[in-house]
Amino acid sequence: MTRPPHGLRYSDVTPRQVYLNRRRFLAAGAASAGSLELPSARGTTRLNSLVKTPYNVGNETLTSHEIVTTYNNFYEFGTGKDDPAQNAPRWKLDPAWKVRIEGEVIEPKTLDLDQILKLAPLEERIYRHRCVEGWSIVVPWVGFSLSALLKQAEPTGKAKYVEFESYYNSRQMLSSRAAGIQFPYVEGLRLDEAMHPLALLAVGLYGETLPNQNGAPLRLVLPWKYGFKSIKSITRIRFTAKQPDTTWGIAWPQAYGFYSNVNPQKDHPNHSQREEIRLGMGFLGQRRVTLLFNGYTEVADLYRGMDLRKFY
Ligand SMILES: Nc1nc2c(c(=O)[nH]1)N[C@H]1C(S)=C(S)[C@@H](COP(=O)(O)O)O[C@H]1N2
Ligand SMILES: [Mo]
Repeated sequence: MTRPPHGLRYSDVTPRQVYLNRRRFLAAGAASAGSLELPSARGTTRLNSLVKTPYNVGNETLTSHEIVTTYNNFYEFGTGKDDPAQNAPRWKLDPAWKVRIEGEVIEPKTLDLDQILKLAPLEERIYRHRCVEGWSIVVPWVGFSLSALLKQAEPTGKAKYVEFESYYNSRQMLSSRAAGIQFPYVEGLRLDEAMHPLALLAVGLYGETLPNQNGAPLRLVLPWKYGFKSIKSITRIRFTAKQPDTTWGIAWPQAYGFYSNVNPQKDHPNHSQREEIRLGMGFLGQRRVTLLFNGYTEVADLYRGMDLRKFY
């Protein structure tokens, strides 16, 4: 069993029932690394043999499993913070989920989940995670660098950006009109941002596959950017020559720029970005000073010479 760093055991940070379920799976001598064969009562599956990585925030308390999985945004399942946890679990994931890689590539490719899970060892990475609305959390994600997937494609010389598209099915999800944003949800990165080792392709959290509301079966996690860049439930990846449109950028370009790096010097039109509330720390959460790039200064080289208030 992998353990979170700084001496915490999962039983310290995980609701008791989740922990007991996990113990039961282990006792049953269950799932092998990267396999998706052992569903729990919650529909998630334990992921074993996670490798240690240097991508861990040191001494910050993990946000509880409860908060991470019940307070978030996933507009396809409702615009309230508790809507995704209410509505997404009913969503039946296609067991034959595929990701299409296309666009400015020598040859388009389609990979299924098993193929993707075999691309690299699964790591547990503890990241700070920041929503543009002002809250932050600390999450033990499971996955590996997005670059491992992107390397499966051979981009043409024209490829400068990568576009991502979420699954969308109007029968199981909100209409664009009801949600107020365009579906399928789309996001984008510059190619060098997408290839940065910190950019995570996540398939799990807290040692189990992703709950639907957190973006099952696979999603991005970009800890130096605001949360909306971390697109969920990806089905399509397209290499492009031009900067892709993004769902929130289409909805309100003055508020949601293409880069959207966490930046305390660049306010949202409606509110300051200088401070954030860390969820789960006391009754009202804990007020914290927001750091440039959410503290992930290793990405600074990607933006050398750029005016980050202009390219927000
Ligand atoms: N497809 C899709 N991805 C999405 C969203 C969404 O509405 N649809 N919301 C984003 C926003 S605004 C945030 S803050 C995070 C929240 O979920 P998480 O806590 O699981 O990262 O998901 C992001 N990814
Ligand atoms: Mo967000």
